Amino acid sequence: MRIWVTGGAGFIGNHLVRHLVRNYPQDHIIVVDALTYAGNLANLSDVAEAPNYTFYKADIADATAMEALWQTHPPDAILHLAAESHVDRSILSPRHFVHTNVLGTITLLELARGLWKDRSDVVFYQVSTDEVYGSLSDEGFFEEGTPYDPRSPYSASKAAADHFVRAYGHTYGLPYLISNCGNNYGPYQFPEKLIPLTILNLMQRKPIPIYGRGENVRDWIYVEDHVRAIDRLLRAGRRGHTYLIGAENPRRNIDVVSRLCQLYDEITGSQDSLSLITFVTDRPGHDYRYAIKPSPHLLELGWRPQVSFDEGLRQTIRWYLDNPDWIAAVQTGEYRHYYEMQYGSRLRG
Ligand code: NAD
Ligand code: TDX
Repeated sequence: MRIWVTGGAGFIGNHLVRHLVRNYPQDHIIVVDALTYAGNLANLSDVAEAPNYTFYKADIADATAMEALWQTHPPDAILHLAAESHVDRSILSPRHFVHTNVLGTITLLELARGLWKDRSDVVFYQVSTDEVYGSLSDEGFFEEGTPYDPRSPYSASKAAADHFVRAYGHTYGLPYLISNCGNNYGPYQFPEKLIPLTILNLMQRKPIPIYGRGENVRDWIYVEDHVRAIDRLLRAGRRGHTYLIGAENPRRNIDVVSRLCQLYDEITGSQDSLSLITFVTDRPGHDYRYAIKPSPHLLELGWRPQVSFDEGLRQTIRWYLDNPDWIAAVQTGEYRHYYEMQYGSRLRG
């Protein structure tokens, strides 16, 4: 099978690509990635020489480039991960999110509609998020059939893309799959997201910003567990179905950050990391709580999360401690500029 992985140089993408390249030598994995600030070829350096791996740098919203790639490497499956993925950036600059998440997705769907005509042995797999379901109160879960209620520019753009994928399935018969997953964490995550940002600030002994009172809840999953679920669904998931992926691990932000501080002190011998926690002005429109009931069919297919939260956090902390060069390469001028815009006045109070 020839598989395109869009966004393969990003956080989840690089884990997925490594998993596919190593476990399926008979498949050819073609990464399509624009290498934005979040995409990094260094993330894929250990598969760069693999015979079943090809990298192609392009914007998925560029129809000409996508068509040219289709001519040389026509796919049997598209695992679509390329996206602008950070909620805070979507609040600063929503238009970029429409470009990649909506127009980029439609560009790929249009090609698939024309070039996969009458093929039922192919699949367009849309990797999406639990944020499309909105915000829960203290009770309840997102489950299959929960209506979409996106509330940030990021989640609105992902919801729009999901709806287009389903519309192409319904209208043109495109074989598709969608999965909506909770908050991923693990090695290679860009340090704008809560867990890597906390770890870097611990390493650099900088204040750790927590929005509001830290009472918002996110449902966390180790990235490799998400990758195994995507692989399982690609091979055995029902076409035309929308799956929820989650490790049943909802936690308050303050508890996540406090645990990271404790584990960091245990691993490094540092002291008093908890004192770095700093409550700052809340994110506008901050969704209160996410919690996922994983799809029954995914569990019937034998998928279970394998990495406990403590173990995943330990592995993640160790990875950042062991990779100072990776950290230096991503903490560029662009990153410092973003950090100042996002946190400068909040942390100065
Ligand atoms: P990421 O920001 O780390 O990586 C995104 C990748 O997409 C980067 O490599 C970037 O270069 C590439 N990209 C961006 N715009 C592009 C364009 N126009 N053309 C081609 N490539 C482009 O994101 P991630 O955290 O790895 O998320 C991957 C996918 O999974 C996204 O679709 C996201 O919505 C979804 N998702 C993420 C999470 C999470 O917790 N990170 C949870 C659920 C779903
Ligand atoms: O500095 C911070 N302080 C803070 O309190 C940051 C960056 C975040 N937070 C809070 C906001 C959220 O409640 O931590 C929680 C997690 O924030 P993020 O890591 O930014 O993730 P979130 O907004 O929940 O979205 C993530 O999960 C779903 C990913 O970024 C999305 O791509 C994914 O779809």
